[in-house]
Amino acid sequence: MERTFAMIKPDGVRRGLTPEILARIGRKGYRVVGLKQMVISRETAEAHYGEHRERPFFGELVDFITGGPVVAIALEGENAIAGWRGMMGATNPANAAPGTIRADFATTTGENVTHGSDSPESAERELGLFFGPEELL
Ligand code: IDP
Repeated sequence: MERTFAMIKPDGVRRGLTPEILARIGRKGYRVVGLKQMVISRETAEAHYGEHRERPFFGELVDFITGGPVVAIALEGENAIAGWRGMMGATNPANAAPGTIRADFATTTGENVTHGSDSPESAERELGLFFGPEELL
């Protein structure tokens, strides 16, 4: 059993995709053990995307992710880390497999609707950044 951090990014929330994405998570069979709609502070955004600090798109990425409400989700299930990333599809929607969230709902690499932790270490770090222990049920 694994836990992972999933997020519906501001473009997904703004476009009303939250119910569709939660439905996909439910149909897949992952348990939602934490869920909240929130606006991310710049400090949290910079910590969350710290590995991209030196990349040319970092400022744009922080502006985007703090620019409107997101839905932060803690998911639990067998192989949830790789499984959720599989449901999201490749970072660039042009390379995402048909039927994945990014293929179905996104056109640009910058605004690609969802986030998912890429390893057990990232999942633990990101869940800790977004949820207090009392918020994970
Ligand atoms: P991931 O979200 O599929 O794990 P990462 O490479 O970790 O992809 O990048 C994190 C996020 O940064 C992406 O989801 C996307 O929103 C943004 N990003 C990545 N590469 C670019 C780029 O070349 N231009 C603009 N934004 C980017």
